[in-house]
Amino acid sequence: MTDYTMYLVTDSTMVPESSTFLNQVEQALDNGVTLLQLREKSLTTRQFIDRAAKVHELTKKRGVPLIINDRIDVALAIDAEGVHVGQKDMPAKLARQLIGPDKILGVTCSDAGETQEVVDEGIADYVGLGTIYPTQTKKDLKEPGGTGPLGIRKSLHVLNKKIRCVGIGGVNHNNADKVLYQCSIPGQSLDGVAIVSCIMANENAAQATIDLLKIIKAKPIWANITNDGSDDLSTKITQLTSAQPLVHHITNNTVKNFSANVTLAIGASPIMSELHEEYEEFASGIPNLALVLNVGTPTEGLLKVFKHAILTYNKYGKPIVFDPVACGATNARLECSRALLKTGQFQVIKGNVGEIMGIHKLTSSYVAPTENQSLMRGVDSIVEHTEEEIIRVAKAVSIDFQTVVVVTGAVNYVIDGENRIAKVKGGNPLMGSVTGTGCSLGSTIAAFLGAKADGNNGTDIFSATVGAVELYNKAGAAVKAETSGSFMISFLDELYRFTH
Ligand code: 3NM
Repeated sequence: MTDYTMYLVTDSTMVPESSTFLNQVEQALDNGVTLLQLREKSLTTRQFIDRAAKVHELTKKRGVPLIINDRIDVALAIDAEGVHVGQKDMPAKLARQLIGPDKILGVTCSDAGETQEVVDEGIADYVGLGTIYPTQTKKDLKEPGGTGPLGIRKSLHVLNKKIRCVGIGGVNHNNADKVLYQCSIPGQSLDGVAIVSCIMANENAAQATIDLLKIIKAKPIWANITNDGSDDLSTKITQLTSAQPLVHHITNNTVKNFSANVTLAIGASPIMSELHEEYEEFASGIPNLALVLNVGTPTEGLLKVFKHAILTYNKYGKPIVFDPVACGATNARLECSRALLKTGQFQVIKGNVGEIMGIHKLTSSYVAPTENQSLMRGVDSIVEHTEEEIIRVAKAVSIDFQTVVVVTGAVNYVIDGENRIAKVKGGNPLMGSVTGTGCSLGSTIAAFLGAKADGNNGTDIFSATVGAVELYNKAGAAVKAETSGSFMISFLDELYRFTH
């Protein structure tokens, strides 16, 4: 059975001066590449055959199959193990007729429609799904900015088990683990990654291959989640107050002051920083740390800051709580959330029903309603969403983005994929009259996550999140005030009392 784990696609134009093309290939083959594709775009036929024969000698010795890109004649001439065709190359059906039933046939698919066609034809052995992230290696791509893992997941939905798949485009040492983790839906994930520049252009192709294989085999640092589930709220509060976590907020202007006060009231420390240069220092140096990323007052500049923060916090396995404020209100806001979800992994997504419904539109399994259904929804939407619908949507978001989802409202739902649901009642109707009460729940969740972020020894994100939502709603319910101004003060007091 073909092993697609680490699929090297060659490019002779990027070999460093200190090496040669064949040396790069040999180093990669000797250090763990499981499949090799010879991709030459400017050689003459004679040169291509000559190179393919030489590379085939190297691959045969190591038992690694050799796939020839596009040129069926070259593949047949040297009796390579397979052929790979793109969407503009020879149609897969013709390629199969020419190479016969036994050789490996791969097809590039840039979206779910193209993947569906390959599935319907039923003659390819594997698909190369891309482009995931921007790449300098291939020009003329259908989606040069990359589809992100979300686009790949859409293709995974239409794939069947008979066809294997690899992800390609901008995959490297910084993201290969994330690609494999995020390009996955229940029952279907990538069989491997296809890479070009991170090995072919590397001064030390051997080490680059060894390192990449290690990263591919490892789970991402933030995927180390356990299911402790057993500790009660008072234990979690003790953990919180003894850890005194730092909650880094990149949040909206309206709620900064209140969020900082809520964070202080529960015994954690707030820091409000939009200076991305210091994020590396935070994430690498502070053990009990979490980030609240709230897009309430987005700007183009802030989007860049968000992306820096996501990449840095992901790198060190520090938890991120994402609050997609009003993402259902405009397309621009939804696109903002899409861009952030494409950048990295969030441990918790928190929103009201409208916001989680908005994020649901970004999931790979989302099917837009037909016009008729929309008309009916128009009538429905003045009615509250049913609990069943809220849970269904939140589950879909949780599964697709592999994150804990919190849906706030009169009843709060905390959902962890198919596994766990907690319903938390309480709170106070006056919360709706004080700005920041929703956003500061994000701060509280981040504080609970940050309290356990030290050493990454398996934070139970669901359990910590439930603790935060419980504390927040208990404090809200305990407030005696009848008007919004005094509610705000009393709420801080109650949060303080429950945690001190
Ligand atoms: N095909 P790198 S992207 C050969 O999306 C190829 O179909 C792509 O190179 C596709 O690993 C790509 O250097 C190049 O980003 C990938």
